[in-house]
Amino acid sequence: MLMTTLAGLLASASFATACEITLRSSDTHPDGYPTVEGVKAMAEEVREKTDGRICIEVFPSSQLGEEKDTIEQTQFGVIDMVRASFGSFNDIVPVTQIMSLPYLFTSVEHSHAVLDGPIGEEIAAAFEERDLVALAWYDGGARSFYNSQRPIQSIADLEGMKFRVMQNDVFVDMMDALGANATPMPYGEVYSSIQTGVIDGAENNFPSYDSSGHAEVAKYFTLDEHLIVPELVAMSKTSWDKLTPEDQAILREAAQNSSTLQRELWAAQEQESLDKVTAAGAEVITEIDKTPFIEAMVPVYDKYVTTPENKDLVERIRATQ
Ligand code: GTR
Repeated sequence: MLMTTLAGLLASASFATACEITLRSSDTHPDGYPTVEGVKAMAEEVREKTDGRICIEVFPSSQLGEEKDTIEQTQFGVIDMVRASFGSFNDIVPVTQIMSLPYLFTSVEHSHAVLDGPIGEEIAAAFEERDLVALAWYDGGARSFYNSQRPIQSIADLEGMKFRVMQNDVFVDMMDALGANATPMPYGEVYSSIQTGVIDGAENNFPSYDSSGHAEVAKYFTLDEHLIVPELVAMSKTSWDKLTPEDQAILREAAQNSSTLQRELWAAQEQESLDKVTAAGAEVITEIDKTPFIEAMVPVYDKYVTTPENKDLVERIRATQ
């Protein structure tokens, strides 16, 4: 009798802690990368605050697919959450094109000031119109060029070279404006494409350059910092709408807290990755005059910043301190 009661108690206890809702979250990066660790911390906080009712399962290393595909799957509710770069949302959330313009943000701190203020709320509303709930802004640092051929000191050195860019038109136009050739392709194909000479190089931040292994096949890195593209954790509106307002509040708070953590982890990882790739033989060119690069972007702005709303947005971003 006692045994039965105990067994019953145990069964009901484990029932209480079993996941009632499991949310699948995708990331292109491997375990240990700041974005993956950010969402894992969010998952842990959500688990604690819901007594284990809501579980967020993080799938790293593109296990659920390449970034653009997982974004579409999130939009349609096949996947519940995705951590991705604004650059991958350009076809879906048009304002992300403006937010992905080269040299728009002058520093990562500037991007924080913009996203953590009223503009961030407007951007979140634009995501929601496309059935995506923006839960937290994450850092993706500054992106710069790297290649397997030669050290790049100036725009002239880029002439005729082939660089992988993310699959979006702004980045293709950015390369055209620099006199180089853009090859848009998913992140997962970049390593072998450099290795086999299909492309000469790519562009990214130090943590990606390091963790993807690109540094092994493209040792010349030029710190031109042409793009500061924000990243985010987005949730499917379909999955979101199934949650109670109380659970939504828990998720939002945990996501916010994870953003603070991710930004800290990010800063540390940037330095660690820089040290690591340099020790492994990467040649990092830091002395670079960015002015010609910034000036070369005028046609790109002329093409994309055309409506009064977009002009106003760019002006407000520039005016944000
Ligand atoms: C990384 C970013 C990813 C993805 C990748 C890429 O820096 O964190 O979300 O956008 O770059 O270049 O595809």
